[in-house]
Amino acid sequence: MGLRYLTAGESHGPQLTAILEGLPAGMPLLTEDINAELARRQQGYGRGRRMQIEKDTVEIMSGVRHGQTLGSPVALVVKNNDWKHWTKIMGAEPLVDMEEDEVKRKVTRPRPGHADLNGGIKYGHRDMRNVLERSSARETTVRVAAGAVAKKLLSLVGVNIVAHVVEIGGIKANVDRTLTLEALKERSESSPVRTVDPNVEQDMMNAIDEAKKSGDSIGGIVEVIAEGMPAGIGSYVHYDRKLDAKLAGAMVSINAFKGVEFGIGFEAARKPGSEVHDEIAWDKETGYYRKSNRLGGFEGGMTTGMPIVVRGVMKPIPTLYKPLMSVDIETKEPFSASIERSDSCAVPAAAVVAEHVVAWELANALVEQFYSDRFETFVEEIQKQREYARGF
Ligand code: EPS
Repeated sequence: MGLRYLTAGESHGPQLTAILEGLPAGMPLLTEDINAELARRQQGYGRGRRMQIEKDTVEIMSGVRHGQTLGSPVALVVKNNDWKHWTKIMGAEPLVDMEEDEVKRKVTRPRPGHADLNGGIKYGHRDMRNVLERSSARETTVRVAAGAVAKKLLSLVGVNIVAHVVEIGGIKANVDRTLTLEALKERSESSPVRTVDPNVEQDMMNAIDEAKKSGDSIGGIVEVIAEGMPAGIGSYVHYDRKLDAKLAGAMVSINAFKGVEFGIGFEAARKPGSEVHDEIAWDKETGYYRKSNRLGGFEGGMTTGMPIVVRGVMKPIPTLYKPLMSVDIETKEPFSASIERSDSCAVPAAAVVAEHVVAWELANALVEQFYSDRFETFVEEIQKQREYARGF
C-alpha cells in the first residue's frame, strides 16, 4: 500500500486538517519544511484580501517525534485566523439566539462556474454556503501541507521539483529551456507572478490589474517539472497503475483546473511520429536517456528517467465582483450571482498547489514500488533501482 491522505475543513471554519498515512518511519521532517511551502502558496500578484488575514502555519499533531516520522499517521492542522469573524455563521452548535432564516451570508444565488448549484442539488443544501465553504480553494492549504511532506521525502531521495507560471490571461512566457531546475526555481520564486520570463512579468501584472479593475478574473497555465525520478516507476500493465494518469487526475482535482498536458502535450496531434518520440541513447555515466524530452518524462505510463514535465490549465476564478446572471433558487427569478470575496487571479498560487499535488503522486509511486517501512532502507532501494536501470 502506498500513501494516502484525507483533508477536512471549511473555508471559514476553525481549522483545516490533513491526516497522512503510509510514510516511512525515520524520515526527517520539521514544521518549518511545511511552513515554508504554505507561505509560498499565500503569495502571488492578484490574490484577494483573505491572504492578508491569514498567515498559514502548520501544527504537527501526531506521527512525528524529535524531527522524525514514526510510521504512524501524521496529523497536520492549519488554523483559520478568519474563523473569529465567523463563529456564529459557521459554528457546529445549533443556533439558539438566531432563527435559521436570520443567519447572515446565506447563499441562494449560485455562482456560474462554481460548485454552488450542483453541490446544492446533490446534498440538498438550500443555503449554498454549505457547498462553497468546502468547495473553496482554501482547502488547497492543507493539500500543500501534505505535498510539502511528500516534497521533503522526494528531496531526500534526489528528486527535485519546481512549478512556474507559463501563461496568465493570454500572456505567454517564453521559457528558456536551457535553464537548470535551480535557475527556474530562483527566477520563479522572485517573480510576483511566478514566471521565469522577466519580459512578460509586467504584462501579466497589468492584465491582472485590468481584470481587477473591471471586477473580472483571469486564468492561466502552470508547469511542474520534476527531475531525478528513477526510470520504470508506475506501470503499463493496468490502467490504474499508470503514473501519468495519476498525475493528470491530481492536476485536474485542483480547484478550477480544466486540462492537463505532458511534454509537448496537445501539440503532438499536429506533428508526425518522428517529431514526437524521443530517441533513446546510452552512456556509461547516465545510462539510458532520451535525446529530447517531448513526451515529458513518460512512456507507457512509466517514468523514463527524463524530467517529468506536466502542465495544467486553470480557468478564471468563478467568483466575480461583476457577477454573471444566475437564478435565485428561492424565487426562481433571474438575479446576479452572489458576490463573495475572491482573487482576481490565483494562477501563481495554483502553481504552488500543482507542485505539491504532483509531489504527492510521485512520492506515493515510490512508496508503492519500494520497501517503505524504514526510511533508510527505502533510500537505499531507490538508489539500487537507479544503478540497475543504468546497467540494464
Ligand atoms: C482561499 C481562500 C478563500 C478565497 C479563495 C482561496 O477565502 P475567502 O473565501 O475567505 O476569501 O479567497 O478561494 C476562492 C476564491 C474560491 O473561489 O475558491 C485560499 O486560502 O487560497
